[in-house]
Amino acid sequence: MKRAYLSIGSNLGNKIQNLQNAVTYLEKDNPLSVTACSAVYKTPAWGFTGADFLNACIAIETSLLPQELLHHILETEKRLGRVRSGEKGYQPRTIDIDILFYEDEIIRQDNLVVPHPQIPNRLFVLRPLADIAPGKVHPELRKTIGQLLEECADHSEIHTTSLSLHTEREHPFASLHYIAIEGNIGSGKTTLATKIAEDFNGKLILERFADNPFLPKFYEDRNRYAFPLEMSFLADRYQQFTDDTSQPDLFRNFMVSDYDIFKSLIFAKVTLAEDEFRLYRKLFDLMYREVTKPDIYVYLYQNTDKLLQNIRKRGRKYEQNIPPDYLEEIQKGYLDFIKANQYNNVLLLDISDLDFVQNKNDYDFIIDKIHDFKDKIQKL
Ligand code: PH2
Ligand code: MG
Ligand code: MG
Repeated sequence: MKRAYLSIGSNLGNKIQNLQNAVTYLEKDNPLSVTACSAVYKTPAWGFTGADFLNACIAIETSLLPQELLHHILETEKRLGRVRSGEKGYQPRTIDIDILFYEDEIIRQDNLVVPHPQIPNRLFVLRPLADIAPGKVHPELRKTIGQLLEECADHSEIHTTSLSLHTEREHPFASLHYIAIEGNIGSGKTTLATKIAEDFNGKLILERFADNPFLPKFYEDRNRYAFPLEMSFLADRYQQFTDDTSQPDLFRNFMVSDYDIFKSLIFAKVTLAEDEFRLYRKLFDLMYREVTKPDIYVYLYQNTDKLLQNIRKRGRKYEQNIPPDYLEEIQKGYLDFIKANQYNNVLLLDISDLDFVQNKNDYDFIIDKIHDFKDKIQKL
């Protein structure tokens, strides 16, 4: 693996999106990972008259050789809408990606000169580069980036912005809108959804079910309380969902919930008598049409023994007498729903032998599975 530093800049179109796409596409399906990103700077066009740029520098690790890296960069620029006009001089561009350093190699070829000859003259390179590699020594000038920055004769007015770039490793779900985590009672939905939201800066949507006054009563007398219980779950979930998903949260990249509204129908089918279910279904269909559907629906499958064990462990009083048969009926309801699903967005994970709370490897395994699944469905 070789380490290289790249400068990225955009002064056309959605500039920050262009920079983020550059980071994302450089990594995608390539033997290359972005290991550090500088802050994002607003800089005046240097060397020509044009709109301000956003500039940043990134560190990469790659097994690509310099010419291969250059080829990959040119492809990435093209993919991001870069057109080279052939006119003399600098032109506005959606994206420009330059190789600053490739290890300490000195390369002088017709199409590639490394270190980039303009490094010492450009504040829009030195400032961001000093964020991620202040002590890096320029192999020809024998000075650190910090020194070059101090001595730089370019005094353009450049500004740090509050924008930031994310690497795939930090943010595997960047391109998703919404993930729903589902599973039977006691399968660990809430724990997993909460961890994912924390670790990947997602907006967390938790079912407010503990507040449902019919739930303890239902476990006492199923026939009497099933209908009001299911109706109040549906009304709550619908209201909460529309509230939580109507306002996009600018500071969070995606949403993750510990339920999907469809569970209402799955439970109702198990708990309601046939005629009641028909009435329920009419209302459900009306509401379901309106709600946000997940991009990925993760179903956490656990065997019944594990579920009972978890239910005992978390110790909610009214849950302690749930019979295994009921859990199996619910499980079957979910599996029937999954089989009938026509969106191909369900990831069924058997986690009976995993412990993602205590065991980091198990957690990472699940995250990788979701991540791979995301790549798979986004390619379809
Ligand atoms: N790139 C150039 C020429 N001028 N000016 C700014 N501010 N930022 C750049 O990335 C830039 C430039 C040639 O690639
Ligand atoms: Mg350039
Ligand atoms: Mg270039």
